[in-house]
Amino acid sequence: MVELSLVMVKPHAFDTKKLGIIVSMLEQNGFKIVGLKSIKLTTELARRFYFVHEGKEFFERLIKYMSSGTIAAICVQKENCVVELRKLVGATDPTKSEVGTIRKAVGETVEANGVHSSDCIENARKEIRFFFSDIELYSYQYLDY
Ligand code: IDP
Ligand code: MG
Repeated sequence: MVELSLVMVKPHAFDTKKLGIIVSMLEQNGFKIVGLKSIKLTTELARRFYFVHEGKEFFERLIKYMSSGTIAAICVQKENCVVELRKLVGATDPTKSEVGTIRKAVGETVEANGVHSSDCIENARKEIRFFFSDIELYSYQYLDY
């Protein structure tokens, strides 16, 4: 099934000019870019985005980090997109990510691991809606399917 998912380029990856590499890896692996924007999250927005992790010991640090600089939100489309994207992104800890994954290529630490990706279809929908309105999403549906 053709699905959409969300990639968020984390602050250090954006600051160290890894946006191009990340977009390129997505495109070369068959993901179509259907939405892209860069913004700086406030702590309030970061809390809303990561609310499922509220209460965990790393939560406050994560919120501080995610609101510390510019991020990019990228909506991608592909067959079986959510699972395929998680594979391309790799393990949470970049030192445990396989060669060929985005986190292996641009991740530095567990926190500054390059990108976020949605973990299921329902969360992908919510996360895409968190960043994008209808007119900001271009569907390739009529070109390719
Ligand atoms: P995921 O990004 O691979 O889905 P999650 O468990 O959903 O991993 O955690 C969300 C984010 O929180 C991770 O990408 C990572 O940046 C951060 N994080 C997760 N676990 C830890 C930890 O043990 N220490 C510091 N940061 C963590
Ligand atoms: Mg997650």
